[in-house]
Amino acid sequence: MDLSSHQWNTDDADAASADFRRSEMNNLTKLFEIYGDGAVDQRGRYTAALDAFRALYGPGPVQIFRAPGRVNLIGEHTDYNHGYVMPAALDKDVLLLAHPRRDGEIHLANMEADFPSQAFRIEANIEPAPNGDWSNYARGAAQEAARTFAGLLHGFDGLVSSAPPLGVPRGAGVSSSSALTVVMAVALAHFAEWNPSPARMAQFCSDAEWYVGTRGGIMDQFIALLGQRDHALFLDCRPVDGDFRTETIPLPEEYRLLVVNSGVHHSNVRNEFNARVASCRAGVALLRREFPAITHLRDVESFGWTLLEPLLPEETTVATLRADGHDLGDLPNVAANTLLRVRACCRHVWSENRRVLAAVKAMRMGQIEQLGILLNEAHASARDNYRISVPELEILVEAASEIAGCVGARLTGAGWGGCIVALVHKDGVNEFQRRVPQIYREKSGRQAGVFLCQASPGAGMVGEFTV
Ligand code: NG1
Repeated sequence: MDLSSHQWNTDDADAASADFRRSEMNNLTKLFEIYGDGAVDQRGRYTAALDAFRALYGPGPVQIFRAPGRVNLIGEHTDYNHGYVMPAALDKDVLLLAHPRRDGEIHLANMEADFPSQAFRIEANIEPAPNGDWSNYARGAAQEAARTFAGLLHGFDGLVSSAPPLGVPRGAGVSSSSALTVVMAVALAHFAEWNPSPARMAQFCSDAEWYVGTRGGIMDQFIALLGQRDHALFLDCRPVDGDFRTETIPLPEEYRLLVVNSGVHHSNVRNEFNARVASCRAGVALLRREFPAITHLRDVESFGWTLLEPLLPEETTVATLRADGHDLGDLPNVAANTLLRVRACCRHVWSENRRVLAAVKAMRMGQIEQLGILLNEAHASARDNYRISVPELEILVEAASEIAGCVGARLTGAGWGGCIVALVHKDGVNEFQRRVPQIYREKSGRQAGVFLCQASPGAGMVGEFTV
């Protein structure tokens, strides 16, 4: 087996034991379960990570955990409005190799030299590393665990492997940050013998990401935990008695999801993101004058837009709302004079929720052309109503739509750069992979990375190894 080469070559007498062989075979089977044919490509990555772990922390047992990135098929900026989303888990993931320590400290190294090693103690108030430090996602998970879990949490020595192309691309809107948070949470829970439900765990991980200041929703954490091979996940982001409604939806067999990374990443995304959250909260505050019982935009989804529109201003500011007695809650980096485009933002969320439900129906009924139309409409709304597109994403979406067999394309993730996702008939995939980066280069002077989304299973422990 591929991974076994890592250990068959040792002189360790145990390595030849039947038990050891069996566990290696199990590991191989597990890799195929996770990555399908991609398991072969994972060999070098897993082997290198195991070698590096041994070099760092010495010989002994080590567990490998993984959590995937995601691509969102449809349902953008709806999750924090208690709306609907339909993401799929990528076969690109974050690996965490770990073995428990006797104290409550986490020592974390990274296979990539750009991410320096960090150590911190698991406690209810963990000092953040400087802004932008990779370990803040790990710190967020550990802090949230300390606040939430009543039992004993174990520290561990850990090593993260997440370098693309097999790892999750960073800053590309495919949730590398959530993958890191989730893999940390999965490891912490494993060592503490803590078994929260997936809904509880997703909520926990979402709260943990607030440590870095983003007021996002729960989509990324949910799909990182509940992904299934060759399936998308429909998720209703409205909790009911602490639980969430989910449904796995088979991806169309004759079609492929292609993800194209623009390579563009805007630094001010968090502030812009929180300003959109503020616009949605402003919408709720103002609609409450007419519908006092509502708490989220989701609550007005059954009303016609013509009824809602006149109740919402085109624009307002946090300061104006405050003066009128409306409190938008805690939103880091949203200044009192930030312009909130309330009407257009609410129009996006209201219509996007409807598109997700229509997309689920189209997928169930095999109406792929209809699904494509919905993806295109979702993109137009994200661009015109929510204003989260950038010129590079427009070039990519336009280039994608020129390819025969591409039925729909849209930006995916938070926006302001990152990736687009396109639904392409399998016969058009080669042409898509050849032409789209070419057009992008001609029009933007930039390099685009294209990859297939092979929907993979959600996070968990891959296996136990001896190094
Ligand atoms: P990305 O693209 O990973 O930044 C963010 C939010 C999601 C969701 C999308 C927009 C976080 C961790 N993720 O995702 O919850 O709101 O934007 O649909 O905040």
